[in-house]
Amino acid sequence: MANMIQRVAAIHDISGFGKASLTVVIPTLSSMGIQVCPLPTAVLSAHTGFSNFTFLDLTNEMEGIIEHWEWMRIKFDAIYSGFLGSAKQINIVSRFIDVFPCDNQIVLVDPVMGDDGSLYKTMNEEMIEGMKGLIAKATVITPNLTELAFLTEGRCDRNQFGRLEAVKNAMRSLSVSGPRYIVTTSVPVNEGGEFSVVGFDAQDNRFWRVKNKYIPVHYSGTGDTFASVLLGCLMRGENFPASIDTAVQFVSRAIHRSFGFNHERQEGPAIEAVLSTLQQSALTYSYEAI
Ligand code: PXL
Repeated sequence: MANMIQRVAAIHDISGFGKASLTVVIPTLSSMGIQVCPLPTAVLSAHTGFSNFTFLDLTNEMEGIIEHWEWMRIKFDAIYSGFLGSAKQINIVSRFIDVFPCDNQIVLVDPVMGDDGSLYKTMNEEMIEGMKGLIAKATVITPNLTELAFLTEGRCDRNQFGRLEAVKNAMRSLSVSGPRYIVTTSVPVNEGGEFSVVGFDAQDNRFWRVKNKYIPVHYSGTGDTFASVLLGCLMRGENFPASIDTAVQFVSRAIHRSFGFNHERQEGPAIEAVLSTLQQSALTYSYEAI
């Protein structure tokens, strides 16, 4: 029997302060009418952009939670993973996908590994290899340009990857390993700092692009916000480029809502102020076939 409300298993950490991971994933998907079942990977006092945060690793607890969910025979319409703290956690997510199959299930893996040309301090070679294996089991992946480079070349050449043809080739090569939808964020459009999101649907061999207006600011948690809205749109049956477009528009709306106030950047964008706009699809779209 189908679930009364669509349900997603969300495998992310929870940071008490600052918008990232579960504190973004839960309100965003709930606002879209989707039930979120969190499988927390770690508890932090605040996300890693703040100094002196506390960190409690929950790897061992995860196994028990998964066993209980298996025993309850819970059916998940989607599985969604984000920042993972160790190779062991990557293996746990991989096993989770094997253990909880469901008809028409969407598996979104956000291969959180780095940004702006370099890897996060928590990453190592074993985890990059593990992530390559994990994305092969996904339906949708959402690397940024840096992560795309590490997943395809093992190193980052930002200049080369800034070129659209190189980005498209890298995305095509990744799709061979498994994921149907590849969505690359932070792809430069021009020298002026304008960015875009590029999507590839390997099943119908079409590329899409949604451009982002330039805002001279970087907020934490925007990757998690983007991927959550994208997943929610796909789960409610929107087409692929429209889903990307809605997610880009939502992130942009949240950032504009915050930027005008000039508050503490690390807190992340004020998504709460604009969550109600997720109840409908976007009114206009700007996606282009490329
Ligand atoms: O948004 C990615 C993310 C997830 N989890 C933690 C983080 C961040 C980004 O800073 O610190 C703990």
